[in-house]
Amino acid sequence: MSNVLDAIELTRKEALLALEKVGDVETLEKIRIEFLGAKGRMTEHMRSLGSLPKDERPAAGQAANQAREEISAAHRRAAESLKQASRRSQALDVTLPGRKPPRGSSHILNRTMDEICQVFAKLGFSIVEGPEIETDYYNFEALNFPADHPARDMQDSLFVGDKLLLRTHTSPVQIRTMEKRKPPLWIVVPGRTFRRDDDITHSPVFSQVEGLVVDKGITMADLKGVLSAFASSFFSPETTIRLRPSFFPFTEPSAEVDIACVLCGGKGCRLCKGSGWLELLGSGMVDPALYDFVGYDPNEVSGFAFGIGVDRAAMLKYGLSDIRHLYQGDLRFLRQF
Ligand code: 2NL
Repeated sequence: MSNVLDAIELTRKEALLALEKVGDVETLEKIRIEFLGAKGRMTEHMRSLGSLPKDERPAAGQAANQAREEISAAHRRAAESLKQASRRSQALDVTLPGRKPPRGSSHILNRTMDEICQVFAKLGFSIVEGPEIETDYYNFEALNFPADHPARDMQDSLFVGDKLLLRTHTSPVQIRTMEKRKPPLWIVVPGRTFRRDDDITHSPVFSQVEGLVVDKGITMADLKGVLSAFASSFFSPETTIRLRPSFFPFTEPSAEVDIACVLCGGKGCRLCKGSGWLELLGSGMVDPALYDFVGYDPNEVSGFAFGIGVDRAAMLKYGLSDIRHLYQGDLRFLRQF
């Protein structure tokens, strides 16, 4: 009797010791086969019970069952702790140098738009925004466009159904603001604008910053003073401007504003095609006809307005040679700014 019990006890002790020391899953599996497998030592003990005298069987059977359960439990624990150790070894090594996540940044066109607005904010203008979908009234009619102006044609603007269109400039926001507020008005309106145009120099979606001043006694000198201050602040303190006669339906008189060439400073070079000047924006004195639409009295107030193409301003400021770079989203280009 004691021989069998001793043998079971020896197996139990050896198994538990082996399971306590096991350090890898391969060894763990060998231990399982040796002690718990179909031909393992515990199975042998169970089998040998049959050849014992009848009165010794219960005690030996109980000892064998108990040993088997203990070994099984120890095996499960060893398997679990090996699993956890392997998980821990795959965890983050905090001593490694960190990996930098790629960071996004503001697009050069949006940055330019912000920079333009900031210059005017500094000069006392407030910033106003408005809808991108407009009616013919706010986009053309109230801006003094004649009924047969080509821009009003379906071929030249992007219509949404037969009544609404995507605004072709941000000017409708100025009309809406004049309807709502009384002079003095000093505002800039940044935003996206849309035209039925798509070629090397025209994108169907582009951005503008328009400005509008309506106040008592505003003259062309104010226009020139404000835009000159803008050019100095946006480009460099030495940047000078000149005004050239032009035409817009909503301003009279109208003027193109040029800046002294950013490359040669006015001597004449390839960039300015020898003229010494680069075209920057369009401007003019608000046509008094507009005041009728918004209920301002042209005998009381006068004003000036201007429109800046953000892509043009960005190209001049950052020396870009191809407008398409601004719309292609090529990171090799965009990361340079
Ligand atoms: C250009 C020309 C311009 C305006 C925009 C304007 C708006 C109102 C009244 C009068 Cl509500 N004028 N805007 C005036 C002159 C020129 O833009 O070529 N921009 C890129």
